[in-house]
Amino acid sequence: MAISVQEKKTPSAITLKDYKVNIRPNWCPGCGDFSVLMALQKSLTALQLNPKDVAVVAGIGCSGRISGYLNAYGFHSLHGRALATAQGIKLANPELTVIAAGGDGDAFAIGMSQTIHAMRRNMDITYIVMDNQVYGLTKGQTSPRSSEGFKTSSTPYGSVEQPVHPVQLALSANATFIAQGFSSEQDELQELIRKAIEHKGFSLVNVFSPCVTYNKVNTYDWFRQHVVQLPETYDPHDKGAALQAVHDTNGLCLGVIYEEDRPPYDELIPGYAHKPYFHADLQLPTELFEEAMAEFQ
Ligand SMILES: Cc1ncc(C[n+]2csc(CCOP(=O)(O)OP(=O)(O)O)c2C)c(N)n1
Ligand code: SF4
Repeated sequence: MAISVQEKKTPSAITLKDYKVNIRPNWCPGCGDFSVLMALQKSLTALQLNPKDVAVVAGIGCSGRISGYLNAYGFHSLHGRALATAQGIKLANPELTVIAAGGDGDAFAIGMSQTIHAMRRNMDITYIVMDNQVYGLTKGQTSPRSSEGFKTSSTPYGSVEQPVHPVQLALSANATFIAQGFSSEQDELQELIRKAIEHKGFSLVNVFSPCVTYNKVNTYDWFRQHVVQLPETYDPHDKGAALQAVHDTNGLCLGVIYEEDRPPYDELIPGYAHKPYFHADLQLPTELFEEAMAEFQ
């Protein structure tokens, strides 16, 4: 955990400045992740959350650096293990707002099984995937989100595999909040992240966040030509409509695609303390201790 988080001690309103740090991201100029960072900072500000009550847990990748670029508790975990870490943190301290973040490789390659289980488990955390359809940090290999025919050093003749569709996957894994945004549309993205944080349960925000250095196919212009904003009349509570929207737009629809009210994990597990462990009484009553010790005699 970063120990340098600046706690807002006065009761005055939280401003964007409270989420700023004195570190310049080393992302390439134009990288979509800049906008995701700003949208996240604005969402946390809009929700008036104190930085000391927020933890941002990232995987490994260019996107994973996000946890060090804002003033909140930050944990730069392992490749594909942001969700495991985030869930542990949330269980240990349910009073924290926990945000997990990472790239599409993190989420849908090495971390795929974690992603599916976190979705169906419905723990109350928000997962922001910076989906650039390539491995950025390791210099541009094909990811499970790369399109068929995508040429990189790892697929010099073009990828022959079908890409993963994050929203379709989340719908079938029973995630209770699924949204999709585009880093070029930052106001909308901020709204999506705010709603995702407000949602009680697991929320996925998949963000088309172009890699300007290694993905020359899925560029800002390409997305502008292909994304489809869901109409205002769209009802996100209808799973059938959500599947249809994903099908009709080839997975490129933007907005809150699905939302469901289902009790989160912590409300369902018996015996859960429902408070931070450091506030819980962890002392074992003497008779239970003696009973346990008797087993070893
Ligand atoms: C266990 C493990 N395997 C492989 C790597 C090497 N590695 C680091 S980042 C990465 C992929 C990054 O792609 P993505 O998750 O999409 O994030 P991006 O850099 O595009 O934001 C890989 C394969 C690693 N750090 N750890
Ligand atoms: S390599 Fe791509 S993903 Fe990484 S910082 Fe540069 S533009 Fe962003």
